[in-house]
Amino acid sequence: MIIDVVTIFPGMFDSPFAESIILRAREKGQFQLRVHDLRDYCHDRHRVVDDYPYGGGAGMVMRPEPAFRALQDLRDSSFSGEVLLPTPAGEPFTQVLAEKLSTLEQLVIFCPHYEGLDERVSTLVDREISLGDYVLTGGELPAMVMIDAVVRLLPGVLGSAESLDEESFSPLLEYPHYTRPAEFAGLKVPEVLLSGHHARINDWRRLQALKRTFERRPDLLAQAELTAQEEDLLVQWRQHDNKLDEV
Ligand code: JCH
Repeated sequence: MIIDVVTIFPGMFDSPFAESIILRAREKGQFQLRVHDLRDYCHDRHRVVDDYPYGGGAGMVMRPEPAFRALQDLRDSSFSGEVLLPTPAGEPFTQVLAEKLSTLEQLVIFCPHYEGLDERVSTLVDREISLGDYVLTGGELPAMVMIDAVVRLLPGVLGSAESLDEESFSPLLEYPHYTRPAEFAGLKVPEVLLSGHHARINDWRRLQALKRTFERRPDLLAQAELTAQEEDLLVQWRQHDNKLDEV
């Protein structure tokens, strides 16, 4: 996969992709990151990227001309993929969207700044995407989050140790994890995990995941495919004043 980023802060993209799994993926050629400085597409001496908003109001707007040149340049005859625009007004970024994007040959991410981008640039954009309902200062951090989420899904990027097998089938929150020592600061690892009894361990993990999801993200349960036994646990949990420990 080729990922092109257009930004006025190209230096922001240096360190996040120079470590760990993502660095390894770059070195193995599983993806190529190309960062373009939007100011290189300015034709004026002072390389100005912003201007006052028509209609007035606070803040500045990104000028359309450099953005158009950059995106027309990247959308050349060999372009095969999507142009993404991070914005708080976009469709939500989800794991399902990350999976869809990970099947494409190329992604172009345009990072707006200031109050946003001249609306006419959206004619060269395939998707406007929001990373969540909070306001950031620009599109760079959303771009980095999307790149990280997509690249780890590319074939061969995760080793067998970090594999994707377990995560895809369950929309529930993760069960709690423990490693050595078995007792630390007076806190014990749950007995069942030391038992070597894999069926019981799987049941315990599933129950913990259900509990956490009930307590923290009840909205996710609507999409979850639960077994009859799990549905039953859910009903009992509701009858016990939302406390699963008593079930
Ligand atoms: C961005 C801004 C609109 C402030 C400028 C470019 C994306 N999920 C998510 N949160 N924030 C962003 C994002 C992405 C690109 C830009 N800003 C600042 C934009 C505003 O309207 C309320 C306010 C924010």
